[in-house]
Amino acid sequence: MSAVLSPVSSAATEAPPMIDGFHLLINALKLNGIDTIYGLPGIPITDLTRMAQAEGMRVISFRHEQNAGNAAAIAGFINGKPGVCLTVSAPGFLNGLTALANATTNCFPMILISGSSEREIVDLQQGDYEEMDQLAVAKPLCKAAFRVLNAEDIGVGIARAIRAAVSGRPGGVYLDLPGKLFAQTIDAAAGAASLIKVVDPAPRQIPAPEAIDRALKLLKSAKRPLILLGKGAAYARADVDIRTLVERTGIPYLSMSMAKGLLPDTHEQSASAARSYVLPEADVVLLIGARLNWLLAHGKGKTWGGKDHKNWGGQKFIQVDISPTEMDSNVRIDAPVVGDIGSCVSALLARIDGNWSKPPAEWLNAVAERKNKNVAKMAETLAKDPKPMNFQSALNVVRDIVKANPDAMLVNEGANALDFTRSIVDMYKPRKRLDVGTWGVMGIGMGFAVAAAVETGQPVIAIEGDSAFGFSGMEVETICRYNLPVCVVILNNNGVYRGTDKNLGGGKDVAPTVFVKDARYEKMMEAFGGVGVYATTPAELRRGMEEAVRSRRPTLINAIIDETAGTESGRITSLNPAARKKS
Ligand SMILES: Cc1ncc(C[n+]2csc(CCOP(=O)(O)OP(=O)(O)O)c2C)c(N)n1
Ligand SMILES: [Mg+2]
Repeated sequence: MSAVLSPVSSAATEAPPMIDGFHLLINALKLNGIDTIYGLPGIPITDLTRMAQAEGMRVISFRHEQNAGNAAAIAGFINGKPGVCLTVSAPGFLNGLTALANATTNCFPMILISGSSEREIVDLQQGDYEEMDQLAVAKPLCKAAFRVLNAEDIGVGIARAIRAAVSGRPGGVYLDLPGKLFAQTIDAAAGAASLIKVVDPAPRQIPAPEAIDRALKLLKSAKRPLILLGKGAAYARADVDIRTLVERTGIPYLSMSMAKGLLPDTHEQSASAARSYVLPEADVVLLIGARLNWLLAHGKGKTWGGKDHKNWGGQKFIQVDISPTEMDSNVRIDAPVVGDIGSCVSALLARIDGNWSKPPAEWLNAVAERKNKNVAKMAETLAKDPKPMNFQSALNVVRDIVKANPDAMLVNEGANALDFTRSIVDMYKPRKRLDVGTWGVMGIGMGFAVAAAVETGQPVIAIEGDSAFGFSGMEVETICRYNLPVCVVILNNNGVYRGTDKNLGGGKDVAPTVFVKDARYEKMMEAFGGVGVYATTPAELRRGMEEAVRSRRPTLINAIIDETAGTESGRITSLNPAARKKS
């Protein structure tokens, strides 16, 4: 199919070539380097998916829009440019909306493009097919929302969507395209002229020199400094400067989950194994692209050495963030450094030379002592070989496989399956670990895995709780259909958190957290032509994973874990309302 429609032209009147909305949209995306669409076809966008494929775009078609949305979101994180998800009206749009909201919360740039029903019917609420005022619904849940009514505005619509998604703090953008738009035709030359190739979509934001002065003065005064790297630091792609900053200052650092691998987790300055010591003990904390939200106990309370959960521990904070309103959101930020992380880190680094004095040895030794003790304790636990497997003995295998394949992408969700993987499996390179992020949302697994494979071409290892997997499990068909090098490992403990809860009412239904015992998840992959492995020992798990990475064939390994092994909500048991806490 050509990008320009050739109208029936009589020899007498040579009508100018025309272009339709479908092709203007495809051309606008391609012009801006967007070459992949994650979506699910249906009215009014079925032809759009066909035409996009015909025009050379990669169209990855999913079984549920939420997974397509999650794929687009993580593609945005991986590439630093918006991932695009395409959905049908009302229900398809709503299915994609969770992913859009999650992307916004996590600062992943994505654009949810949805077809919608006819405006005049929707606005009079006359009961159209899949009627919904989608723009109004999307608006509070994303960074920006736009609607395009006329073909000549498609170029502007895409340009605005791209800029909103990637500039400043990145996030999700909604673009509403009513069905009529696609078939509208306009003069092809005017159409081409209406498209915009966005120049500098995520402009650098240079920090003020006095902010850098203030930050360095505070950092220099520290006796027990700590650096905290967040997902924003990973997103910034300032890998070399961040590593140099850490190494030149000699300050111990912690990586938030998706910042793991920004410096290798095995780095001698990594204080991850001494986290519960360094947080309350540090006197000055440099936050780089990490927010003081619940994941960091809001910067106060017992985690930080405060007397109770509302009490400040007394640390001073330097915060590097692109958003000025992030400052003071939870505790006082003594030295805000507002700008894009790359520019901020490079400005700090320009003033940190070889003469920078390292933190006092007393502090470094105290951190090292805790760290070595905990690392030794962990090694002991990992060396055990209990039957059935527990999380540690299974993840000891995953740890080795990731070490041997540092370029592989790691996707991770679950509760215990998440927490144990995060602490046991070391990451060696930036932006390799993709997980449940700020919300701790279940359901990102297969969408992230598909996009990780599509966008990087690297093998993908998805470590999934059995409950977590269920949210997106049908996409194993998608993985097989596109023959993606994805190895799903289900840490199967027969339920949400564990498989041993009892029905408190004594009836014959199982407890709400319990699943079918010994479910054979591996057969789901076999159903679509992939490889299924049932693994009851670390040796079987290892063999299965090695073969999966080597062969690059879609593989699902059902790793049988002791059903008593998990704890309620993994490591966030305390967030359960007290009345419902288990004794
Ligand atoms: C969308 C969504 N629904 C529900 C939850 C609540 N939740 C948190 S973890 C979890 C599943 C934990 O079980 P599993 O994945 O099997 O991990 P395990 O702890 O058993 O290893 C659920 C349902 C959530 N986080 N997100
Ligand atoms: Mg489970």
